[in-house]
Amino acid sequence: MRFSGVALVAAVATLSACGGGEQKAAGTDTAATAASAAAPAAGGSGMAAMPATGKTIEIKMVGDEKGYRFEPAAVTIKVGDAVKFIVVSAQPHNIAFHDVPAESKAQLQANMPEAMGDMMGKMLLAPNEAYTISFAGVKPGKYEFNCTPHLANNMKGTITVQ
Ligand code: CU1
Repeated sequence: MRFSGVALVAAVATLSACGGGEQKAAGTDTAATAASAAAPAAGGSGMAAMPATGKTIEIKMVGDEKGYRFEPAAVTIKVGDAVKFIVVSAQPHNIAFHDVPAESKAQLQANMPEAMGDMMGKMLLAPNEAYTISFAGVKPGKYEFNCTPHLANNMKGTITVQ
C-alpha cells in the first residue's frame, strides 16, 4: 500500500511536470520527499527489544482443505511471556498486528525481530520456520493480528495479555 501510494505521488508529479521547467523541479522534489518520508516507517522504533522472562506459548500457522488459520487462534498470556509462531503448511505466513494501543506500540515493534514494517513481522517461507515475539514491556490488553498473505482468507487471531 505504501509503495503504491508513493508511486501515485510520483506519477502525479510527473504529470504536473509537463507544464514547464520550474514546475518540473518542484514535482521532482515532491516525489523525493514522499519516498524518503515513507522509508523510516518500515524501520525500527528506536526502542530496545525486551527479552521474554516467562513462558513461551506456541501458535501454529496452518493452511489445508479446511482453510488458512492460526492454531489456536486465541491465546491468553501474561506480560513477559513470548508467543512462538510456527509454520506448519501453506506458507508463506507472517504476523501483522492491527489496532495496537498507542502505549504499547513502540515496545511491541521493538520486540518483533526483523520486522518488515509497522507492526509487521518478517515473512516465514518454510515449514518449521518460527517467529517468536516477546510480550515483555507490553501493556495488558487484546492484541489482534492477521497473516498478510492470507488476510482475504480470514487468517487471524487474538493474543490477550493479562
Ligand atoms: Cu498465512
